[in-house]
Amino acid sequence: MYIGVGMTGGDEAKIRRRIRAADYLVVAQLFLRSNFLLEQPLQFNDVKPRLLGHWGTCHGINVMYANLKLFFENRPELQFILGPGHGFPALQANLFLDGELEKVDPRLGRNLSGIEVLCREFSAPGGFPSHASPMTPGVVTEGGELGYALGAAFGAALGHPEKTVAVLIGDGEFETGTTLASMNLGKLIKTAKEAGNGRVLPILHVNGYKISGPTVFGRKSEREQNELVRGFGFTPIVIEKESPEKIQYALGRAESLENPLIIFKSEKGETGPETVGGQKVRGNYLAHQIPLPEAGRDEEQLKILGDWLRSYRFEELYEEGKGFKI
Ligand SMILES: Cc1ncc(C[n+]2csc(CCOP(=O)(O)OP(=O)(O)O)c2C)c(N)n1
Repeated sequence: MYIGVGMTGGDEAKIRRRIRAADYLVVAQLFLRSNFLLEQPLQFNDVKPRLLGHWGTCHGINVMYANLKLFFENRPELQFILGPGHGFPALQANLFLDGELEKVDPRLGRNLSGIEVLCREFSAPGGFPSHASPMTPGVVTEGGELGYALGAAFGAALGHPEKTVAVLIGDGEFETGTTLASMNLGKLIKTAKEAGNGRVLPILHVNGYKISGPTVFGRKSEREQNELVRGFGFTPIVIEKESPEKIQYALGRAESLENPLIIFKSEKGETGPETVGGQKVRGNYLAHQIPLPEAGRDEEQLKILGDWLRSYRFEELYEEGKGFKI
């Protein structure tokens, strides 16, 4: 039995830096068309004229991506499946930082000119779509349609005892018929080496909101949530706080269970603006897409955007000419 990993202070700092870098690149993709390293004070002209994309889910994706990456370091069996394809800026930021985009498009090197292409072309005509798409290395389906991730994860594990398939599912996605039907696979498929199959690790990202309101799962009591998951044949592991230590522990505990399911509770839009124009944005459905729709015209929103970008202290993580320090 394997529970927990001996995490060093260095590992924790590494995860936190990686998350900060990915978060910064998400916000830059969503908003910026110039001044990508904030070398000058942010101006209206630096903001894209048409803001289109999804912020709310991105920080949670970055947290899980960084933690899975460290936990499975030097273990090639991990396959990661992302359900909410609208969290594409986060997936794209991580593939950029991993050097995966550079392999298919040399313009996307891990330097300032790569950052410029990454941001300018996100959600732009002729550039990258706003959602994961087959243009993205490793992506085989259009990511805008929710529901297939869990079924695909079990399919990927079938007949591949060497694999562990971690699949991140949104709590809104969890309301789709396809995802709920796929939950039955917890009873139908033995995910174990002895059965000739790989392991599946569903991670339910419960940030409590979907497009314009709360999610059903998010409004259930913890007991109801756990009982529902158990009824489908999974053992729930709840992560309430996003500290790397707790997440690494949960990933370790998952390895010791036959059919684990991590319930990852996060605040929607965490690390983003708390309130905008007097309205609660962080931890609310208003964080789902663009939380500062007037950033290119409104002084208050532009200031919030500048403060938000600077909060990641990207200058500590990237230096032109020297590269990333993450
Ligand atoms: C099959 C399908 N139905 C509806 C939508 C529209 N849609 C886009 S994002 C979203 C909410 C997703 O919520 P969740 O899965 O919880 O993701 P998160 O809150 O992390 O963004 C919905 C319903 C969709 N993309 N696919």
